[in-house]
Amino acid sequence: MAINGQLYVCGVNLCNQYHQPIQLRGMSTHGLQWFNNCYNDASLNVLADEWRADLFRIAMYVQEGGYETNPPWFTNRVNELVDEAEERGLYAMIDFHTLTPGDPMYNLDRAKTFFAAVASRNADKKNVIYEIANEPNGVGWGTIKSYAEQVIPVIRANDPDAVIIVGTRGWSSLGVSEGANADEVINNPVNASNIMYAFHFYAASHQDLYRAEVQRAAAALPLFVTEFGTVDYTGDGGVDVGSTNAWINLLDQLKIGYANWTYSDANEGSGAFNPGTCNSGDFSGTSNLTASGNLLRSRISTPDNFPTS
Ligand code: IDC
Repeated sequence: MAINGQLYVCGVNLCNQYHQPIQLRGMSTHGLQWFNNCYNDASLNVLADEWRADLFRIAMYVQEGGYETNPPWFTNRVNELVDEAEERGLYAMIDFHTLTPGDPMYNLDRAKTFFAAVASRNADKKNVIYEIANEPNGVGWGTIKSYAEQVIPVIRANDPDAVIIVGTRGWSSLGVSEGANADEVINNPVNASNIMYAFHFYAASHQDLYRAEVQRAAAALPLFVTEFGTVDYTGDGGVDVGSTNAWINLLDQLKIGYANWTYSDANEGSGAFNPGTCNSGDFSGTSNLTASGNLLRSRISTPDNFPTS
């Protein structure tokens, strides 16, 4: 972050303060309501220093025991984690983790309240990226676009220069998981500047068809893989090493940023640490990593070589 500074969207890329396209690589939290003990000085030091991550995505569920149950607590916790990320030179992605119900309009008022609070509080920081709806599903693109055009101005009024990421139809599949494709976005983009669109995949479930669509869409839309898994779409099962590497190679080639689900010790294939690691507090090294954690650590920790001219 020290090198890259304030980010902005340039064409279909994310650019740094030197006006050069960059790719950010990092990890997503699991739900803060369940895995809050995984995010502390020790775990974030390891993420920044050993994994050499650029990005920390803060997944704040809205339902399932999340934000709606205690807005002040979740707002405060997100802000604390933004500060912890900043101290370590990490970009912080504030994820309004809607999932069920899939219609983002269900949470429109909550989104406006939440984003007004976090955007005003973090306006002067350079490390914050806003993700306004994790995975819309069961609703058309028009509804998602309308939601975005109501939430984005609330953020902009408080934090005018931050990058904002908009979820896409079909669990942020650019529509593919609901039988559509990226043309609905390309032909009818959100009426706002400095924004990107989210694409999510789970490598064991989403393969060539999805990779082809990302490659095609990336020529027209600024994309950010704000969440992906090495396993199947349930977040569990075995790591698909071949598909994961094919995906990450493609993202590297296109300079598309990514965050992996999850930097946690969840007892599911997508968790990076073995169950019990967060209570033990021993995040360092590789002995407590799962197969997924090992793969991601080795992919993320390679040099960034961020351009300065
Ligand atoms: C999963 C979690 C699991 C939890 C479930 C429901 O791994 O522990 O019970 O959510 O909250 C997504 C979602 C993400 C899912 C993940 C795996 O963004 O919340 O996490 N997934 O199913 N989209 C596709 C997959």
